[in-house]
Amino acid sequence: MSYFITTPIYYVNDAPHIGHAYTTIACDIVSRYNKIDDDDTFFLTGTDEHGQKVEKAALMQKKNPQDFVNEMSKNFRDLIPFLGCEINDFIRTTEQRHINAAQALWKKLDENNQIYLSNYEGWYSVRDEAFYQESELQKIDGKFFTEDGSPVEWIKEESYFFKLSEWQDKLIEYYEQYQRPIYPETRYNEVLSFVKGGLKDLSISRTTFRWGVPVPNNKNHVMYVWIDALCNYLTAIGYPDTNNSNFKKYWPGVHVVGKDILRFHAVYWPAFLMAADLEPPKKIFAHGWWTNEGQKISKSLGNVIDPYEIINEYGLDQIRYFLFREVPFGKDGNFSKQSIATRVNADLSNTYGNLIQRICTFVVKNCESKIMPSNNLTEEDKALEEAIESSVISYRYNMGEMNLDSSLKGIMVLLNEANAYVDSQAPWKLKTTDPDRMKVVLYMVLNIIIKSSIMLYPFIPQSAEKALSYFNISKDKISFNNFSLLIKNEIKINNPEPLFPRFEL
Ligand code: ME8
Repeated sequence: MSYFITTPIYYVNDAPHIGHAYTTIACDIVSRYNKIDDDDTFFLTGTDEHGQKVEKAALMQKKNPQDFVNEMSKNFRDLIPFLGCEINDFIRTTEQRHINAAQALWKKLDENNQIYLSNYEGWYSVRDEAFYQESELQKIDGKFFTEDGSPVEWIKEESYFFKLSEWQDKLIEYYEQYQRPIYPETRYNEVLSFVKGGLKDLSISRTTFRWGVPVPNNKNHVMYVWIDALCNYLTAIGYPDTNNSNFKKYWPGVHVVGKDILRFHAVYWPAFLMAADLEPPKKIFAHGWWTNEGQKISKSLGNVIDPYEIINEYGLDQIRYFLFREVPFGKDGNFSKQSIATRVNADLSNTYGNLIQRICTFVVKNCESKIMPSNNLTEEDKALEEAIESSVISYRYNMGEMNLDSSLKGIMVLLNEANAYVDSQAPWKLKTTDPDRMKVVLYMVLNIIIKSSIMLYPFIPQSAEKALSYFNISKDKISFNNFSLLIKNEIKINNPEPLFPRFEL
């Protein structure tokens, strides 16, 4: 199977922060999961470099927009390996391949009679790069603001429009046909009621600034930054050449976005695609919003969380784990240092790391560093084996649904069972009373540790790889295909090093 997963492309008006890192890591987790499931996976991220917001940011710094975006895009590009993410492509909307694709999409929409020239008059938020109805705004001290507090300005200019109003029924059909492609369900319901409420034609070009993709055949207009930006998902797989092997293999894709930009992805984007005779997205996942110690993350509040700082302080896998264990994917979350330390200590240091440490050290010391598989299982062992099987099944279901927190919770439940089993079986006592039974017990626990490490791998790749190396399982063997084979033969064990030192609370 092939699988195409994308992050939003991030605006380069400012430096990346923890919110951007969150979405990129989420996609890396799903991409790694699919890769170890032997799916042919393509993971795309990149930067959104046109539009008024970026142009204004360049002007503020007295820089030429192209030089400015080159510099700023690099910050997003450089962050990716630091987050432990393995991408397949990084797209920039100022690249020629993208300008060609965006103009080709425009021409196709035009050919299909989906675009007309008229005048736009209404509210626009540069911060959101979005048009608003007055009914969506609030008035504070005589000025209008969006619900999230973004200022808006009244604009009046000639504009091309996309006939969005004609796509209401087709969009509803798409949502039904693709069996609710929008996750989570609450967001799906919001989108559905928005579409059912009626759609207005969408302004898709601007004339009052120049920093955008030129509209084909009319030099006075640049494309509205959102039609330009959304098209990146097509550019990266070779659009407009829809016969190339990547396009055939990977389209349609799965888009992961924050809830702030769901409407663009779940309403405008499928409408653009269908209007250009292309298939709409396979799935759209909208995750929630992170706050910092209860407050909205914003530059003006001075509480932006720098991914470099937080990862240097707590460790990469610790942060990757925390972000996806702490908050159900789709819900809002609160970032607090206290919660990171508590979560990492409880799950990664105590439940996972400690179990590996004590079992490996014990096997190295008492069993000549190796354990043979055994069929000589008691009823209790068999029940534990069943628990392992069902834990793997529900993990795989949850990963497919992007229930990332539930996937992690399930692994921790299994590891807790393993810890309780070690305590009740007490292999250190069996050493003298029944050494054969001791080996069966250790084998059972190793089975859980190895399988849990593979399930944890997409989330905490460096630590899981290290843990598996204690059992002489190399990275290329991390797969669900040979999952059971890994514990079919003698398991040789190396002396472990502590994986997750505890944080002082
Ligand atoms: O919207 N919590 O770019 P953007 C969680 N260029 N996620 C957050 C977050 C937070 N506090 N802050 C940001 C754009 N994000 C457009 C996208 S796509 C064709 C064009 C994440 O730089 C989240 O994924 O404003 C959100 O949707 C995205 O960054 C917005 O990034």
